[in-house]
Amino acid sequence: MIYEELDKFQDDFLWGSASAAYQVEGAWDKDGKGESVWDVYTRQPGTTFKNTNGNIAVDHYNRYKEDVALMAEMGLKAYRFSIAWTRIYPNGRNEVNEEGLKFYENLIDELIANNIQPIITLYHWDLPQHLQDLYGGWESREIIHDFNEYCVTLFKRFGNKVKHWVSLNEQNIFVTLGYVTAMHPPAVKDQKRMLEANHIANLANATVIESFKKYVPDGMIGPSFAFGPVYPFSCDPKDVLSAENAEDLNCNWWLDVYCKGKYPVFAFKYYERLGIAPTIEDGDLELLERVKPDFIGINYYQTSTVAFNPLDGVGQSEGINNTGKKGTAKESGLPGVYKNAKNAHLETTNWDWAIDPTGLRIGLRRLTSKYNLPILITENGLGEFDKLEEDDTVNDAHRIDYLSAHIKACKEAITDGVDLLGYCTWSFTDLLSWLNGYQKRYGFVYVDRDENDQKDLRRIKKNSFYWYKNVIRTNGEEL
Ligand code: BGP
Repeated sequence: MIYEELDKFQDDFLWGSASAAYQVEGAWDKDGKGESVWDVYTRQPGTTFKNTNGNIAVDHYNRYKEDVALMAEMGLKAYRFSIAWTRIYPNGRNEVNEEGLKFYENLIDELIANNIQPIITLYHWDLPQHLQDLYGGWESREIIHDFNEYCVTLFKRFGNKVKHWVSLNEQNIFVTLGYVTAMHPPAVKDQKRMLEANHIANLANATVIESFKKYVPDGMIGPSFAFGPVYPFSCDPKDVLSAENAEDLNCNWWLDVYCKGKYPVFAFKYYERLGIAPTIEDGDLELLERVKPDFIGINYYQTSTVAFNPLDGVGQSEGINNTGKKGTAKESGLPGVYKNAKNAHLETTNWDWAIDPTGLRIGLRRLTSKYNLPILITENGLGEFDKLEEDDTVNDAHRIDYLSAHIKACKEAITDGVDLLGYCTWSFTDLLSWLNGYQKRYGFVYVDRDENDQKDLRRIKKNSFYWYKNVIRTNGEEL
């Protein structure tokens, strides 16, 4: 539909911004914190861009007051951050570390004092290393209990102050990169193990959502899914079928479980024929069907376009673009299922991510048609090179254009009938990108550091800072 006039954002729309503990905090061993799998993984040379790690990151642990003051100056309504499990339970279980709880309590209080609603992510990939060593982390059902204990500790402590919670961040990414492409810890390449770990993560997700309803009955919780809606490369039915395959394996495989408690039929049959379908025990499906999230969180960066791929066609790519050299991402596919294709209608970033605001509207509509739940955009943003000028300005017009077009797409989706609770940009300050170092910047606030030198970690407002401030002030009327 093309509208002459668009609906307005609701008055309590959550204009937010997001981060994750490992990517901003630093202080990796301070105040009793235990080691996470990322602390350990990044010590192995060659795992990340220029061997960057989050030991210091952007030092948010020590500078959170300064960062919150900048959020307040901007007028931010919500800040999504993750809690590091290893600050609360250094070993992942048993002993609670009060100092860790205190850090997050201080952060939450500081946000609330500045009229910013905290949105807590319970798990943003920094699994306690001890649990990885003890029982293989997500590959053991023991994690369901330990994750639930950790979450309940947080629900009890912060449930009266924090009303929006995210359970797992991008389960689809952490299991795929952890167990298929071997780019994240534990760096395994085994599809069967991925599907087993993923099923256990589904059960853990449902378990904590069920606990949440008991401890925080007036709150809302949902997972954050890395959502890349799929397009067929052409109207050739073979391409269209390939797109259906990809949508089923890459999106519905998670979303149907979260929202309907069921695995999609074709994808499950496909894995069964390969002999790698996940082991389903008595009671699993009952749990998944019984528990529903209050909203769907989505992290939206791009769509994917796919084409027909014969049985002897393209396989999984070995090369991602983590350097920012445009055009270096390698072709990738699943033989007999689909292969990724370049969409000639879309520009890409320097990291080869397609820029597609209309894809966001399409995605929001697909989710609403299929699941009819409220949606919270928990991440959207542009990772690019930014230049700090001599007069301490950063002209990031490219980011303003990107965000403006995506917010307009949200407005169109709302006009279509999508129930959108809020929009969090990725990210507030610049931060560490897991595999891409510090040069791929996302923030409204520039942080003066790079891969080679932590410099003074000074905060400098980019032009987009002032632009988003005005978006919030006008409740999305001036983009
Ligand atoms: C999402 C993650 C974030 C963040 C973002 C940008 O997948 O939830 O943690 O990193 O992507 O990705 P990247 O840093 O790879 O550019």
